[in-house]
Amino acid sequence: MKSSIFKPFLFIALAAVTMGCLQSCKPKGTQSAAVGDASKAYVAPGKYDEFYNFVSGGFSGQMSVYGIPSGRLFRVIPVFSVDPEKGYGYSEETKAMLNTSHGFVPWDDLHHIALSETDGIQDGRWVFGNGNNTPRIARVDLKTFKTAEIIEIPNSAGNHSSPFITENSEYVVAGTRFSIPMDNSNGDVPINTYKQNFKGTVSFIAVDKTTGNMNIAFQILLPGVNFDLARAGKGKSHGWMFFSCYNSEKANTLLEVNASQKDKDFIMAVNWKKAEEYVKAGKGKKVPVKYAHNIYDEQKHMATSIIEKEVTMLDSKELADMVYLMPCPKSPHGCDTDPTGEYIVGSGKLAAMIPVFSFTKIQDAIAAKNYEGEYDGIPVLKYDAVLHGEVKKPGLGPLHTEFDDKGFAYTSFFVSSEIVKWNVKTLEVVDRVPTYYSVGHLSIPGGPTKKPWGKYLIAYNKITKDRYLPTGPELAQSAQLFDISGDKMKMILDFPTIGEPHYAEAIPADLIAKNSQKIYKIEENKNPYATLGDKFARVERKGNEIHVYMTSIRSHFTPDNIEGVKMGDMVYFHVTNLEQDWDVPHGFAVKGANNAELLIMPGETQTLAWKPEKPGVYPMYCTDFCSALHQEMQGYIRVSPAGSSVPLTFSTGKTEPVATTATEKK
Ligand code: K7E
Ligand code: CUA
Repeated sequence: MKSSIFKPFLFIALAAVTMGCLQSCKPKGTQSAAVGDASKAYVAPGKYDEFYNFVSGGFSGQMSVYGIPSGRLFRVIPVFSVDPEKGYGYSEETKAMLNTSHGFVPWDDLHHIALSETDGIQDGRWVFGNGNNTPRIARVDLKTFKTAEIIEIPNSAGNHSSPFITENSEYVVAGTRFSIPMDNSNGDVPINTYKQNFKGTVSFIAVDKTTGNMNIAFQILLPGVNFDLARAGKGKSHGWMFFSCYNSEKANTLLEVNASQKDKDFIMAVNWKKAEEYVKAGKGKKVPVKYAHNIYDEQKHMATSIIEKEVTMLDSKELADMVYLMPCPKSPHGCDTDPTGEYIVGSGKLAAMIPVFSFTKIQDAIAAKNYEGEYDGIPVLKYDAVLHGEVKKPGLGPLHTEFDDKGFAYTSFFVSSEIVKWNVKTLEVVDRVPTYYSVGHLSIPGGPTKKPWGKYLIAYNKITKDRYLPTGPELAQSAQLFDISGDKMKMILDFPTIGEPHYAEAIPADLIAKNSQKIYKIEENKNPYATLGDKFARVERKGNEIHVYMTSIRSHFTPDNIEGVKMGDMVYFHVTNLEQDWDVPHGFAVKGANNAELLIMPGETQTLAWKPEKPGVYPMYCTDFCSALHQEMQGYIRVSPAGSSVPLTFSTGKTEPVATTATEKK
């Protein structure tokens, strides 16, 4: 208590010193220690990487895919942000993916990655990511590397402790960072009534075993603290979920000081099997809410969005034996469970040690009701009763812990810019290595699962400073690859990243590569605007709408000359790529379009809406270099004044357009 006021300032001063150093000097020995042996990361041209690495894009809202150990970037998957490169969020078919209860939201902040699991082992089917700002969870299908589904999370704000997955992908969970007045209450309250009116929730989103489709099975109503991160129990602790919480002070202003008053915040343990029983027994309340649920149909090549109206809420105050709190030193950030499921590691950002909790001891303490008290009606277990032990003096500012296949844990230290390796059982520190600079998350292939694949560790650094050639005020964030196959960690590669990565997960390449889809079968194309052959290509007028049913195949569009569009018309180009070969997308762009291009995969149909601004002739062309005659893949569309008598015509390969009428088809 006596030291509680100056401690935060001490920390800030400490951080300031460290930051000052980052700005003015390199750590000692930078030149020797910071240069790794890149030969271990070398993957020869034409050779494949051992692992796929799915990396969150942070404020880019996307997910990127790298090869490990080479650090080669393969792809950026658009998830929560529009992507003009792929037409994502711009094409008529994909716009609905970004629908929310707030309308179209074309951006988010993606922090965490969760690969699907079976039996606690990565299965390579789906990867999930969180939208932090407008609470959402996305599911990416790893056959197509496309975002297949996005579900919004009601009663939530700042969806940070999300998505974390259970060992058979029963659930992905989402905890709210900000506590808020609940969606169905009067939210128009003074902010300083936080303690009375603000609540937290965690959500359990069920994942369908076959389709992967998500639905919010239940939410748990909780005290108004901040939920930061989470991990599922596994093995013996399967059925439990652990969340880190800070701001147990319930401050609503200047949290850097006011949420750092207490010596301990909490790790929250949720018995979700118990929660399931309560739901089955009808103990949940149906609460009115509004949230969007968006699904991309692979055969229609089209997303639909529906607004859901209700969620099942379990109240932690009323329902016993479901939620417990464990004191955890000073504003825990990471909350990680080891591969055996026995140990739960809390990482107090402001603590000078790492507490490790024991699942067995937690169960014993619960059975013996070994509580030190209650917090908002939730039992608080005694710290000493549930503690396995503390890693002493590991470093400054512990954030996240990842695990290898040999019983070691690796914790990132933001303030002291280092990774510390320690033995999970004995809690002994066995190695430490600097990172450049200010590391956030760590990632070991399979690290959060029952079966870490080990071998490599990737550090995601927040600051790069002098690591790369300067690029003006804005610098890349950086990943650093370490070889962890021996006793000592060895840095072997640096590579810049997209956006600001937080968490990432890596998975053996063969779990995904063998299932990777090459084309969409044209005979399975159920898009209502598909044109399944050149002979069906056509242009139709419906009032002020012009529908262009267009095909693309090397190296022309059908039709490629269109006349009779008038000012005031809305033109929809429905482009079907008729190719059935791998790696032959076609693009489509029209001059002056206010949206983006389309990038259409073989067998796929996508639609671009275009409203011409003045009469004239507008060129359109293929944007993706598809053959030696790609540059010939082009056409024109003529726009006439409103009320003009130019008939609607279309053609390909004719110098005289063929007349058509609105009713003529095929
Ligand atoms: Cu960056 Cu997981 Cu959002 Cu820590 S979190 S670094
Ligand atoms: Cu089609 Cu270039």
